[in-house]
Amino acid sequence: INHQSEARGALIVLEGLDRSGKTSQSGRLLSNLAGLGYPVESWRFPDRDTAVGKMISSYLSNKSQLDDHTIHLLFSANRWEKRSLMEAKLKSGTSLIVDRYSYSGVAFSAAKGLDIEWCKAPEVGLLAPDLVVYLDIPPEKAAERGGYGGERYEQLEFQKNVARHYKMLSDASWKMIDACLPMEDVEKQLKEMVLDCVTSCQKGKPISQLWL
Ligand code: FDM
Repeated sequence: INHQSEARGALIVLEGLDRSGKTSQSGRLLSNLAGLGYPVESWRFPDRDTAVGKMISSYLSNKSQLDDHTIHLLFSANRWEKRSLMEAKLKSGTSLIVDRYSYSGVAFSAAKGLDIEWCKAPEVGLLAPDLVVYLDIPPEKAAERGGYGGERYEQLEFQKNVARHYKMLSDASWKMIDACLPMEDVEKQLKEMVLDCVTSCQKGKPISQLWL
């Protein structure tokens, strides 16, 4: 029997403040894994291409206003609309590198003052990541990198508050990388962590659900 063909993919989530390097590192990780012959795709949330994603995008660029609870539920709905495809990909053996997930959902909304348990509730039943890597950077350092694009949330005081909430959410499945290190070092650490995770998923680690 060729067990390889039955091996499932891994769900890998990258989290971190704006300008922590998530998007660049997702790209590098994608090429690294693909280069080693692993089936892999890179995803991101919000997925701005869906109908819900377009509402989110308009909100983020300040073109529309929404009540804090409403936008929270839209971000969650945006993950739910991708859940079955996500599961199918993992089961078919494709690993997914996901730039932001439910942790962004909770950290950003709770930073506005919404109750953390209320924020978690709509995430229950989404697929749980096999690995969450937090790219750790002090908010001041992230702000110095510049290039806050002027979207809602891209402000230092708010980012500090988000950072506090991320720390409250971190659990045993999280790994931290110092995002102030040179890009190549972050890339190398990330690749090693992810390869371990991909291997344990291939060996039959079951897919689980949020929120434990
Ligand atoms: N964001 C992202 C949320 O507030 N909730 C969520 O569930 C997600 C996935 O949207 F400021 C915020 C985080 C960020 C903004 O993200 C857009 P990108 O990564 O800059 O596109």
